[in-house]
Amino acid sequence: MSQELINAITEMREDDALQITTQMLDAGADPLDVLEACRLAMEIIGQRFEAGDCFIPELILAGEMLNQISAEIKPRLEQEAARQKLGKVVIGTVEGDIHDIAKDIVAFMLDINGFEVTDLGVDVPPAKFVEAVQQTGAKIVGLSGFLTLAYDPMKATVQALKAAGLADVKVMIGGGQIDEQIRQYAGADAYGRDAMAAVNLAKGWVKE
Ligand code: B12
Repeated sequence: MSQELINAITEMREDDALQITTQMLDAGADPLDVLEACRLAMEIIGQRFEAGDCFIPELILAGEMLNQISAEIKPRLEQEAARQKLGKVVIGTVEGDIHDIAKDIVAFMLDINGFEVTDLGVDVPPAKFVEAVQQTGAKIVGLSGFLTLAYDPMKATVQALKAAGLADVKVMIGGGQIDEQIRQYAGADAYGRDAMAAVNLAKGWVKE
């Protein structure tokens, strides 16, 4: 069934992908397995894009399919999620970058794992992160970015938080090109490879 979902997404059969998702969930499939199938499908689509075998409209359609599947999964996972919120997180894709599929998955996983998430969307300037942290009182910020051009805005956001007297706020970063080296460059507290890493980092920080 997971393979059928992967095929439907990679073959851009939008209605089938949604129908298979519903069938899987109704049959008792673990919602996290459905998300893993989506991740594998996106990996395949990403490889095809890089090889020049598929193009930007397909990527956008894949993003839309993922959003719809997430909307289907969310209420089912929320039933299992902790009722009490663990803490607040402000998240967004940094200035100049509009990739949001991965950021949405991270926000979604934080949400269903008990965090109150303020999602600022894409192309978010440093000042907007500062403002959101001041307004919500969040102690954790997540910065997402997929472009090489995202490194400097990440660094600028970390600096802006410090300049606003918010040095105690923990900053995690992630996204396609991001790694430990970029974390050091940006001055962030942690790098997370995937959405579960984001959840584990946030859980670790609220325990401190
Ligand atoms: C989909 C996609 C797009 C879509 C985005 C749709 C959307 N709504 O997001 C569209 C078509 C819009 C797009 C546009 C562009 N793209 Co693009 N895109 C991709 C692609 C194929 C996949 C990215 C993706 O969503 N992957 C799926 C996610 C789910 O995968 P994931 O990384 O495993 O996700 C996990 C981690 O990233 C992590 N994570 C993510 N964020 C965070 C945050 C925190 C805090 C933590 C802890 C973890 C974390 O958790 C996620 C979930 O587990 C990549 C290639 C690739 N293989 O990465 C290129 C890619 C990123 N794009 C690229 C480029 C160049 C562009 C454009 C400039 C193209 C153009 N010429 O216009 C524009 C950029 C416009 C802009 N200003 O941002 C390049 C970047 C190259 C570079 N070095 O900068 C790439 C690498 C393709 C390539 N090889 O050339 N793109």
